[in-house]
Amino acid sequence: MKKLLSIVREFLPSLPDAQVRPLGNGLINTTYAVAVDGEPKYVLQSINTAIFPDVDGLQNNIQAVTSHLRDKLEKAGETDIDRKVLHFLPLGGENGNKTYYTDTEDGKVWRLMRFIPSSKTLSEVTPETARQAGKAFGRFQSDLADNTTQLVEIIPGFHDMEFRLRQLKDAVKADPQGRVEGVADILSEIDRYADTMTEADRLRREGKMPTRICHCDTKVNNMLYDAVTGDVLCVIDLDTVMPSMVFSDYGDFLRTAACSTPEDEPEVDKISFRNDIFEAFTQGYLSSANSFLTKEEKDWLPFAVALFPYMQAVRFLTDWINGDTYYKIAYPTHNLVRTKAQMRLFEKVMEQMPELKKYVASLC
Ligand code: GN1
Ligand code: MG
Repeated sequence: MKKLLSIVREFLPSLPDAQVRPLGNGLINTTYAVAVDGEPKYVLQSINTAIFPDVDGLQNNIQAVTSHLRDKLEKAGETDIDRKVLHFLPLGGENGNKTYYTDTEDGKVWRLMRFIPSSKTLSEVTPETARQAGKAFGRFQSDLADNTTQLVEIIPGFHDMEFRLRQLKDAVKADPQGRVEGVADILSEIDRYADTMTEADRLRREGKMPTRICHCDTKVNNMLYDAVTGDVLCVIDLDTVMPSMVFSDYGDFLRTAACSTPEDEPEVDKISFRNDIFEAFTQGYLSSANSFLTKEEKDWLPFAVALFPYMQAVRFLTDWINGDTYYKIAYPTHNLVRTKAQMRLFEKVMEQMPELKKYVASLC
């Protein structure tokens, strides 16, 4: 890890010795914890530039969001700001203004942020932690509602279902690995719901559904909790913060948090949708978002609970057919296993849709 330490020193030229170790399990970037005297102090990350080629745009988005959130916290008299919003270090010491480093030897791009001490991510949530997460994501959206800095749509069409289905169609047509024949059943199941699942995209195109700044990757391990009290601290992984339909953040959190298993569960019969988590998260989310959402946006929340497993299945399946070029995989059939798990969750959600609608309506 000597090389990694020299990259850290591009940001912190006078850093003494430090230990660099792998951290987390993101599917896109590669992340390390940097410890000084055994204490984690920084997080070093190599940015996947195949997915985020516009690194300037990416870091500018993040800078705009973090400074906006920081201002809000300051104005609210928050005393623990450094644990409540991410802070990226400038290159070459405090006077620099660029927050990433390009290694001229291999072209890799790196960034460094402060480690948030005494924090943890949850692999499993309880109704109480889900309620808190809902409140925090609702607040994240409402805090950013008055941001005036223009953000770039860092991955165009990111949560656009019509676009994701077109990508799947292109993959099926090309079939570079000869994998299409083996997934005919899943493809026809996806096709069966394509019209229903693209309804919100049509509304957006007709101007009937607003776009707002969203996090766009609210899976459960992108929220930090206090290691001692268990309270929500901070929303992390801001790469995909961009304008989107507001239900993105609501639906995508429930995709991981209200699923009884990890998103890549191989035994699909173990997969169920947790109503207790759904109800608690919805209560929390609406407690901070109810006042700024339109009636239309609230009406579409239950739809998003089904949309996100469906969209994720389409994305994993596209990657499986393309030969695993997008997501990191841990074993050869990983993307196929993930696809099947997401489809099963989608079916479970669809079975409960009338109850989900009733519940959301009862809180609005
Ligand atoms: C990716 O950043 P990470 O690994 O948490 C992906 C998300 C998916 C998620 C599925 C930029 O998230 O959209 O929902 O995997 N991020 C990108 O686990 O594609
Ligand atoms: Mg991410």
